[in-house]
Amino acid sequence: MKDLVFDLIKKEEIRQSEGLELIPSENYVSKAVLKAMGSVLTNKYSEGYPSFEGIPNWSEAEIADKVLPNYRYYGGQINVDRIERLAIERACKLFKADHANVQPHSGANANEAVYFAWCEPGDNILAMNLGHGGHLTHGSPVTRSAKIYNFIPYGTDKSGDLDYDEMESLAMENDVKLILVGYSAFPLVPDFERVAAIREKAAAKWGHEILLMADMAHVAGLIAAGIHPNPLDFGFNVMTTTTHKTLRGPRGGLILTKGKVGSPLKKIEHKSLDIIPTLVDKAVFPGTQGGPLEHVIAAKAVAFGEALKPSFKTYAKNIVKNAKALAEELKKRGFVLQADGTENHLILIDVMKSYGINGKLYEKALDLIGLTLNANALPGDTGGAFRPNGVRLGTPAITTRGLGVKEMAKIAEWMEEVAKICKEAGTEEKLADHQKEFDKLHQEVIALATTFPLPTA
Ligand code: DSN
Repeated sequence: MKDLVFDLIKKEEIRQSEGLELIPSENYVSKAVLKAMGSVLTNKYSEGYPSFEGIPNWSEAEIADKVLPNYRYYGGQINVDRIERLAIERACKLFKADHANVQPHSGANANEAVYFAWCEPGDNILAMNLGHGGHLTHGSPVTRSAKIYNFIPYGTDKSGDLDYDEMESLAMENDVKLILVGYSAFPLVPDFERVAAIREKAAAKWGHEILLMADMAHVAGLIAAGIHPNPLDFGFNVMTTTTHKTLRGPRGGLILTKGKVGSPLKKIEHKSLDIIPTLVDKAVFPGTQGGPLEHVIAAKAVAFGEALKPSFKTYAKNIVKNAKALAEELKKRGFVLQADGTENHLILIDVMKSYGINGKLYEKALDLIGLTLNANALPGDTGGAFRPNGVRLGTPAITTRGLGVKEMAKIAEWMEEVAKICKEAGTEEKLADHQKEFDKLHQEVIALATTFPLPTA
C-alpha cells in the first residue's frame, strides 16, 4: 500500500512550486543536494571524526581515493571519512577558516556546542536580545543554555543598527566570557571591527581571554560569496551557521573556527583560544551530540561545492539586489521598514505603522494568495510574540528560482493589495469575506510562480 506520507510530500511540492517563498531563512536546494540527502549514507553510524592532523594538502581527488586515518567508534568508515573530509575542506575554503566541524544537526546545536566548548555554568555571555532580532539560542529564558549560562542582552539603537555603545558598556560592566554577534532578524551589516575592539578592551579589563563568536546563519551564503564581510577576517574565533539559508544546502549546522587543529582524543588541561577548533570538536562529539548524520554531511559537501563555483557569487549578488529593489518598491507603497531598508537579504516591515494591522493577520492573509513570510516582533514591539507588529521577509529563495527586479515590483504590488484588504477586514475571521479577492490574487501568483520552476522540478 502506498504510504500517505508520499501524497503529502507531493502536495508540499505543489505548494512550493505554486507559491513564492519569502521567508528569509528558507531556500530551494539543487537536485544534487537532494540526492545526497536521500542516499544510503543514512544507514551508517560514524560517531567520531576523520583525523585532522598529519594530513598533507591533498587534492579532492586524493581525499576521495586514499584511506584516511580516523577516530571513529565503528568500522566501515572508508567512504564516510572521505565524504566528511571533503565537506570540511570545502567549508574551510569557503569561509577562510582553519577548521570546520560539519556535524552539528542544526544551528541551535552548533551554538550550544560553542557555549559548552568555552564556558562554564554561570559564565556571562553577551548576546543580542531576541526582541531586537537575536535568536532563541542567544539566551532566551525558555532555552536550556539560558538555564546554564548568564546571558546579558544588548539591542539595537534608534536608527535600527546594533547598539555598539550599549555592547561596550555591558562588556565593561560585566565579566564576560563570550561576546556573540548574530541575529535572525537584522537587515544591516554589522561592524565586526568595532566588536573586536570591544572584546580587546573588555579582555584587558577582566584579565582573561574572551571568545568572539558570530552566528551568521542568515548571511552565510553572502559571506561565502565574498559580498558580506567575514567575521573570521576581523579576529572572531568562531563562526556558527546553518547550512540551509542563503548557503542553500541541506538543513543542518556548521561551526568554523580559527586556531590550531588537534586530536579531539587528547585531554585538555587548560582552555585557551588558540585551541578552540579542538575544544569545539570535543563539544560537538561527544559533548553534545551522538552519531553524525552522514547523509546530511554529504549534502553539505555538495552544497559547499556549489557555493565555491563562480555562479554562486552571481546568485548572492542577486539576492541583495532583489532585496534592495523589493525594499524600495515596498517603501513606495507606504510600507515602513525597520532601518529604512536593507543591506542584506532581509527586510523587516512595521505593518502596524504602515497599515494599522498586526503581523499575524498579514501573514495569514498573504498565505491565502501563496506568498509566504512570517510575523516577527520588532524592537520595542507592543504586540507580543504571537501578534507582533512586524513581518520579516527576504529574497534568497525567490532569487534561486530566477526572479529579478521586475518581479520584485509585482510582489510589492500584491503585498500592498493584501495589506489594504487586511485593513478593511480588521480580524482573521473577517478575511473570509474577501475570499474572491484573495482567489484572484492567488491565481496571479500561481501564474508567475510556475514560470520559475523549482530547481528540483
Ligand atoms: N528559525 C530561523 C529563522 O527563521 O531565522 C532561525 O533559526
